[in-house]
Amino acid sequence: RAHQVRATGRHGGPLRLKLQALIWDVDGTLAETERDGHRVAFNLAFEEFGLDWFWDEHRYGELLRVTGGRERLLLDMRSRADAPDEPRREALAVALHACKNTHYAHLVDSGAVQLRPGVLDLMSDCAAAGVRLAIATTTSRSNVEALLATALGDPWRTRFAAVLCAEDAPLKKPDPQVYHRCLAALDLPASAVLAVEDSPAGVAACVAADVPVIVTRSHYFAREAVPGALAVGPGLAHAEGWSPATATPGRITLAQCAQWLDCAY
Ligand code: XBP
Ligand code: MG
Repeated sequence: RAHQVRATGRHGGPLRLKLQALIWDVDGTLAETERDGHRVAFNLAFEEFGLDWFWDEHRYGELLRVTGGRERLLLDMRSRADAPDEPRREALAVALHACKNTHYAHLVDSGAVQLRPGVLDLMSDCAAAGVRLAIATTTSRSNVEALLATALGDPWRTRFAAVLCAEDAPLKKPDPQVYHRCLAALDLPASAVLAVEDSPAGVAACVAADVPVIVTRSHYFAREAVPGALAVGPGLAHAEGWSPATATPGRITLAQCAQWLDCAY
């Protein structure tokens, strides 16, 4: 099954790629969803529930040490005197989370969250080269649908060979479950894919699943150590600031990704 695909190399000749699928993380990687989307939507949900709670950027950064919006609410409630006890606490977290996701969809729909620069170009490289696209995220399916329907238009789903969300892999990153299930859906070995992530938890999930990964730094994970990443840089739109350095100037291309992958094997 491990047939090789071809793309055009930087000198115009054929470039042999081991790479057969690019797997995208969503939050922080496709867009700055945490700062501009989820955090704002959580605060709107608190307001709607008549709660005097507010997560500023700093507090939200602290809470991001756990993955999953419901889990984040439960972590915050541990330090709140006005949070209800169990079992009402869990029920409140579930209700707030659903309300937050509705606000998130409206925010995305209103244009509050855009794809990060360079994302669409790299997706287009993949389409042109026959490299499949996939999503592996711990966010809820409704959030992925809201973001991608707005950013890519309908039918966005046909562009992806596999879309794995929180509902498909309940053990959230850094657990590797979502990557294991994504590889199974793609029917590919880990050595034939490359993931794009932004967070330490996402990279840890990749490493545990043997999935090679590059990191595009996001607002909330600008400096954290990401051991095991093949390459780390400030974003896909520019070659400057990437480590290891890119072979060519300009944006991060599929050819560049393939080269980082080649160096790793
Ligand atoms: C990031 C997460 C998610 C989002 C919020 O996922 O941890 O919990 O913060 O989404 P990733 P939900 O970077 O893997 O996309 O509220 O739906 O959990
Ligand atoms: Mg992320």
